[in-house]
Amino acid sequence: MKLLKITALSLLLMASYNCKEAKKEAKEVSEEMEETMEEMKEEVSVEKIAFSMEPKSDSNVAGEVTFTEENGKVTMTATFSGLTPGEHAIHIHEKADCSAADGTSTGGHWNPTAEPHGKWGIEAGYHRGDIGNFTADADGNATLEFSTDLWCIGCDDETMNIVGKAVIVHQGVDDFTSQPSGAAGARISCTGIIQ
Ligand SMILES: [Cu+2]
Ligand SMILES: [Zn+2]
Repeated sequence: MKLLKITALSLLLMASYNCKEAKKEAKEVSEEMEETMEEMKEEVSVEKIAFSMEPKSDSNVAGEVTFTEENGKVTMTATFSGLTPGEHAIHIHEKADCSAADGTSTGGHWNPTAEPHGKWGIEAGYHRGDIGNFTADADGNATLEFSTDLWCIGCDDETMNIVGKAVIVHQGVDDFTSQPSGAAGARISCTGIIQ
């Protein structure tokens, strides 16, 4: 009978020891999971900045422009109103300064790689700000989406970083050949890209 009691006690002790071990293991597993979740959050971190465009050169052209960086790619989405129907040029210019009434305070096209003005993607070269043309409907509204892995939002590479630059919409059409800016006419809407 005594032997039986001892066995029962030792079984109880063993059980409680195992239970402690199991708890410890469970804690370690949950800590590991937390670390993994943190790493995943960093990997899928999405940078997003949004701006309102202001009319320039006595136009009524307003709009919203959003830049989102995800998986090494920046996507610009924009909506505009108050345009004349038809095609208009849109570029990134070199300075986030829309103070001048005609938008000239933004300087020339953003061109950190010292290439000629041109159509985005062509072999002869193009400015990193040469987004191109978009079309406004009969009511003067337009939407546009543009994606590239040649831009970043606030990274250390100045050939990629769009922060500190400006978005400019033009009255005219970019002909993709005239230097240095495609002969796109007046600057009718502007925003600085400020983080
Ligand atoms: Cu321009
Ligand atoms: Zn250009």
